Amino acid sequence: MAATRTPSKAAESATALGADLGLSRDDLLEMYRLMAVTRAVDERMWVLNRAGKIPFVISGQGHEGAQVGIAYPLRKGFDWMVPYYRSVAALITFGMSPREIMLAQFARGVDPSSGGRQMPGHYGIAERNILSVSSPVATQLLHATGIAYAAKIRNTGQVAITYIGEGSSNQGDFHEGLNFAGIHRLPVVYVVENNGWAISVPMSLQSAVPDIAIRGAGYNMPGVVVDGADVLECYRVGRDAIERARSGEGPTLIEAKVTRLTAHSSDDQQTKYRPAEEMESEKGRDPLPRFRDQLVGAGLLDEEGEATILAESRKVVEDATDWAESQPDPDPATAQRHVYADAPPARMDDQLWRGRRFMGDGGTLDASQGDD
Ligand SMILES: Cc1ncc(C[n+]2csc(CCOP(=O)(O)OP(=O)(O)O)c2C)c(N)n1
Repeated sequence: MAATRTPSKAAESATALGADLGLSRDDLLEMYRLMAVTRAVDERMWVLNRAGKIPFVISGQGHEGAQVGIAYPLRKGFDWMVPYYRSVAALITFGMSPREIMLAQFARGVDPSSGGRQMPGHYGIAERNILSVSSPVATQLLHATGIAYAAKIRNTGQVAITYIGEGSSNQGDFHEGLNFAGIHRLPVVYVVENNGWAISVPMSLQSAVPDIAIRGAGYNMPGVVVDGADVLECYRVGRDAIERARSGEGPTLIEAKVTRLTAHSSDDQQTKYRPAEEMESEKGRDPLPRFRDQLVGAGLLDEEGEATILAESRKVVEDATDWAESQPDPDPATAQRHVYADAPPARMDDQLWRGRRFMGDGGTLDASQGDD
């Protein structure tokens, strides 16, 4: 990509970085670009929220390295992703566009996640094998487990991956899902993004053990702890877990130790419960500068290259914001669509198809095209 520069003195180490993982220079720069775009999208959401343009933000800042690294080896549109509310980096890695993310934030009529029906942050695109985020935390574990069970029965070779916070891993659903997957050796990868807080509750009051990954042993699956700020290690454990699932060896529980660089959400004030020193020191666990330094050290990125990636990311976000904001709201006449039992899934598919056509054409979706 344009942002790459021919390595000079550091050429030797340039060949080394990622080589043991089979990652090319383009792969590494693409991973950094995905992280940079996601961060830019996330930061813009906060600005839009504070400007009164979008009602709610739940942020993934600090989680991007784990999400991009682990999701990168997935087969887009073939495997299944069952995200949670902080999964923007994983979703963008899996092919959801910043425009589509912003449509959900602005709750526009052509939002592929829910047609502007759901609370922002509930991303999903059925036709691309991205299941909707669930509001009740941990239910997604069961959904992913069911999808993996179907993939196994049908022998499709698909892998399901799902994400959850460490606090939510104390819900019964988590244990039910892992137990079932362990018994049936299902092709599923469970990713716990442990940022140390469940809103205002610290890890020490959420779990009797320091590592959620330990729980894998109770369900006969590997439990792997990885530093979520180390993108390449995240790639390694993600790739191994996905390969293991695809080859029929069964599920893996990955715990990525990450940091939450923001408040829980735009409705939360973390200064009320989080020590200032902790918030300051956690900035050192930001995966973006860490990966950038690795790339620079390997001679794959220089100042100009980084500036290009950041400028491109800003452009993508400008485009996504302006475009999504300019789209029409859902037609109020369709407010009850999908609320009552008059709209079976086939109708949803039809609506999504029209939404996709619209996005390709750049025209406007006429809600009256609907037959309800
Ligand atoms: C079943 C259920 N209980 C409570 C909530 C409210 N809630 C939303 S996010 C959250 C905290 C989850 O913390 P954690 O799983 O650690 O994930 P994090 O937000 O830190 O990424 C809670 C309690 C909910 N959405 N669903």
